[in-house]
Amino acid sequence: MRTQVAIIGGGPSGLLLSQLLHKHGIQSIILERKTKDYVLGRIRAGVLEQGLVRLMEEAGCADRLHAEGFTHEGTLISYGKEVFRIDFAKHVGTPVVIYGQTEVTRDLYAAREASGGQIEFNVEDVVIHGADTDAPHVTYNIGGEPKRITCDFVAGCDGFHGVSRKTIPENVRQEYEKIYPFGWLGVLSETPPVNHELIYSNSPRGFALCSMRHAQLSRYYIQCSLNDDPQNWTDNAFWEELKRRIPDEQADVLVTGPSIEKSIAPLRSFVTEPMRWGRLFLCGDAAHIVPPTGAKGLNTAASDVHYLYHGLREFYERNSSDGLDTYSARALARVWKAERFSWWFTSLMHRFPEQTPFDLKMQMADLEFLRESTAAQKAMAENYVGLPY
Ligand code: RFL
Ligand code: PHB
Repeated sequence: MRTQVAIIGGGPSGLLLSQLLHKHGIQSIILERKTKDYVLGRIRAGVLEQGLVRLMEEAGCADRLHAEGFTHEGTLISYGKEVFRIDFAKHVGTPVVIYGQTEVTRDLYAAREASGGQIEFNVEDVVIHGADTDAPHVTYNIGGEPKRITCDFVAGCDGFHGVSRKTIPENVRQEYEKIYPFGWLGVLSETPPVNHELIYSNSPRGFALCSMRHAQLSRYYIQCSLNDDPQNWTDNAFWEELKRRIPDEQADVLVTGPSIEKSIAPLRSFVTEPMRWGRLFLCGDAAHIVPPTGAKGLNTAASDVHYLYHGLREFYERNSSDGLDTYSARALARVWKAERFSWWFTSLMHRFPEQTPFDLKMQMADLEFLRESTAAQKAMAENYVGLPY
């Protein structure tokens, strides 16, 4: 088979890139290791920046997002007995949209299928060949049958555990990593959200987050030990612990119910540089991971897609490789700022096992400054709604 862009990974990065390229007559084939149902079963992001909303519009996939997504113009932060609001509308005039990654992915799959997009599911043993030449190709197996795609470019959209990043030789790759000493235990439940906006809470018992997907679907998280197992948590134990960590006003009215999903995610900051090697371009979680505290993972994947999609268009439409040559530097410049924000917000909101009394005082002073300072709130809002691209 032959295509212009071979895309490894059928998560949101790969699907969005494929659909945007299709809108401009550029062909691609997506190779996905799992089934569509498996990809749609992963419960992940819920907060979309305007940049991603605009890309979904450009991809022709934003109708449901506009009809069903919730616009949020602020978020609550709580610590001790204090609760305050960061007003995105007042400080930066830009909201975020609450619409699940599952739904974004579902809409992108529907659009790719409606326009005859080629997606190969259940692929195994993907190998990228000749990425540092002008004629790369990709080999893989489906059901034991070997296959080969020749292409102009390879987009590595295969997440943190994919093969694309590891295709870049070790002596070319520089990796930066920070592992946090805790995880997030997340619960999805068919109950009305406890508050109309998200609540990020730093409590003496650890972090908690109240989020949502829609009026009858809530998403809650609590900081937990890395050795913990979701099986150790009955629904009742989860709700009781959540109530202890959020403001009384919300704990008193929290509607609980059976969980329909319960999982633990470790927290990690990770960046690999460069994000391009010859004709291979890394996009999204394949190149970088943020802890979920700032809701930046999917959104940073989207900004990579934006830079890559424009670079590829310049190549095919204007015969210029400028956009591709600057892809890595431009994507990384934004990635590092999202990394900084996610690291800072994670550090601010969690209780660390090794935290000294001095460290705790610093954390509380930082929170108090954020509560009192218009400048600090504006900086927080600017980062939370997403830096421009
Ligand atoms: P994905 O979603 O991991 O998709 C990669 C795809 O590649 C496939 N794959 C392969 N295919 C072929 N061959 C191989 N060898 C392959 N290896 C892997 C995989 O099966 C998969 O389908 O990466 P992508 O597309 O870059 O998207 C990134 C986002 O999924 C991720 O950044 C976000 O989910 C992070 N995230 C959040 N981001 C936000 O912007 N806002 C949020 O509110 C938010 N909340 C979260 C999150 C992530 C979480 N977890 C569990 C990590 C909350 C959580 C709990
Ligand atoms: C979510 O709803 O899953 C979510 C929201 C905000 C975050 C992280 C996750 O910061």
